Formats: sequence, C-alpha cells, structure tokens
Amino acid sequence: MLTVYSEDHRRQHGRAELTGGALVPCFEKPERADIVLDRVRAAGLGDVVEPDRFGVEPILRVHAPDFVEFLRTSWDEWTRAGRSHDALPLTWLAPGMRRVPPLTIDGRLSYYSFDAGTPITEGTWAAATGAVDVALSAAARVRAGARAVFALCRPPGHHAGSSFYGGYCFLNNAAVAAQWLRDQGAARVAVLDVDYHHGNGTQEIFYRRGDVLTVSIHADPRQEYPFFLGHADEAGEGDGQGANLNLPLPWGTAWDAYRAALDAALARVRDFAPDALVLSFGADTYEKDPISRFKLVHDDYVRMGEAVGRLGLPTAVLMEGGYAVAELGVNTANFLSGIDACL
Ligand code: Q9C
Ligand code: ZN
Repeated sequence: MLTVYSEDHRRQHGRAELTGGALVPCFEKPERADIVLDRVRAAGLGDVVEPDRFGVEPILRVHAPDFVEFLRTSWDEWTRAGRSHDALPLTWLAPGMRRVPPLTIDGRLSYYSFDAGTPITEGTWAAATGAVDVALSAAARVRAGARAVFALCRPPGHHAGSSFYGGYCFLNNAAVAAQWLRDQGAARVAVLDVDYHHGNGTQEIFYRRGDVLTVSIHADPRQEYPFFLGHADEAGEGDGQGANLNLPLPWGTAWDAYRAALDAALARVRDFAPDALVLSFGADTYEKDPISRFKLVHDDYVRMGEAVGRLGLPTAVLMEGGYAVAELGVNTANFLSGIDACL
C-alpha cells in the first residue's frame, strides 16, 4: 500500500494541553508521525510519496470561510496581542449565552474551539493544510484506481467541524477528502471512523446529508471525550436521516465486543454501497494508550484491517489518534497489513 507523507506535520508542535486539571506536555506530537513512518518502511508496505498541493478551495467545501480565515490568521492576531507562547482558549458558550462573534483574539479562540487541549502555534496553519493535502493526495490516487492508500495525516482531523477546532484537530482531513471524492464524481462516499474517540466533527459536517454515510465506533460519550456527541440514537437529520451510525462502547472494551461493533459498522457500509471509503484510523483503542480505556492488542489491528479490506472498496486510510507512541507504529502497520492481505 502506498503511503502519502509530508514533513509539514512538524510545524504543529504544541508545548502543553490542559488535561485532568493540569497543563501537561501535548500527547499529539511530531514523534507520532515519525514512528508510524518508520514502521511503514520497516514493514515493507510500499512506497512513500509527497503530497500534491490542492489549495484552500477543497477545505472551503466543508469548513466555513470565517473559520478558515480565523485559523489562517489566529497566530498573527495572538502575537499582535503581545503573546509568544502557544494560544489556548479558556471560555466557552453555555446554554443561554449568545453566539456573537468577538472582536478580540481571546474571544475568537473561544468562539471557534471546544476544548483547551489543542494549542494554536506559529506553524499550525501550515501543518493543518499540509495534512489536508496528504489526505487529498491519497483520495486522488484512490479516485484514479488505487485500491487502498494510506494518508499519514498529522495533525488529525475528525474532531474539527464546519466552524470549530478541538481534540488536537484543526481541519477535518477525512471530511475534506470525502467531499472532494463527491466533487470528483463519486455518487456516494462512506466515512468509517475507528478512532477511540467519537468523530464529532465528521458527524456534524455530514449530519443532514444522505450522500455521505458516517459510521463511528468509539468510547461511550457518557463516559468519554468529546462527551456531547456520539450517542447511539444520533441517526442523521433531514436528507441525512439514516446516514449516520454511532456504535458507542463502554470503557474496558476488548476485541470480542469490539469486533461485534465492527461487523455492524461494516454491514452498514456495505449496504450503503459507496463508490469510495474514507477510513479514519486511530490506534488509541490500544490497551496501553495513555488517555484511553479500550483493551485492543497488537494482533487485533491485523484482524481489523482484514475486515475492512474484505469490503473490497476503494479506500483512503487517514491517520487520526493514537498516543502510545512507542507502539503506534506497530499497531498502524498491522492495520495496514491486514488491509493489504485482502487486496
Ligand atoms: N485536554 C484524537 O484522538 N482529551 N483526539 C482531552 C482536553 C482530548 C483526542 C482534551 C482527546 C482528543 C484525534
Ligand atoms: Zn482519538
């Protein structure tokens, strides 16, 4: 399987996130991509290529212009306010408050975000747009006939919505890729998200649409981040009624229960009969992940890849989360090998 990779990811290197009441070093760090690339090479999975550049237009197909402009200019606004450390928000809307666009950078960070775990840095825009180019380059090769391509995206994307960032995500790589495939002529596209956390951004972007199926297997939001989306009864609205499937699982879930959910997810994807699949892959379901509570082991990722591969769909696999850095490469390469075994 071909891998698309760019060094642009290094430009996102936040110092700290607010977690468990403490400022701690960012879990989402450049070493994640390094170890995945190393293992992809060591496993002999295939060539590694640079992305093509697609510009901002495909991003604007799923993200609001004012939000994109905010991401592009927020670091400059932040430094003009006299700050030189990473930019973090610390106030959010609660029910009864008003969504009036603030004029100042602290208000604007709050307006466009939903957590304090996602620092904006000098290189954030370059890294985030680079990750989109990586995803789009994989999608383009799939559209041109490749059966499966791996986009080694960093920073990840699935928590970013049409007008908000958070969860280490700024631009929704999977949503941009899915929309781009639609715009290139795919009649139906499915997004399957197996990251430990619910893909709330992807769900939000496509929730009222029937042409893009969104399916997510994740930790139950009653227990786990992002808490306020990802429940089992969210089925889509309007034209999108029936085109969203959430399969929340409890803390402690291991392979047997996970596989049952995966089978249900794959059955829904198969029934939808998409022209292409975008797969949001996170290895934070791994038993030793430092911020997560599922119990998958190395070999489970091979089985997961084989099950996805047996769908027989043209597939762009996009990197999302996974924070047990030392073992992130093995788990990801195992998943890709499982798909490769079915090509
Ligand atoms: N400190 C992905 O796996 N955890 N994102 C708490 C506030 C956030 C995970 C954030 C976890 C985000 C792509
Ligand atoms: Zn995650």
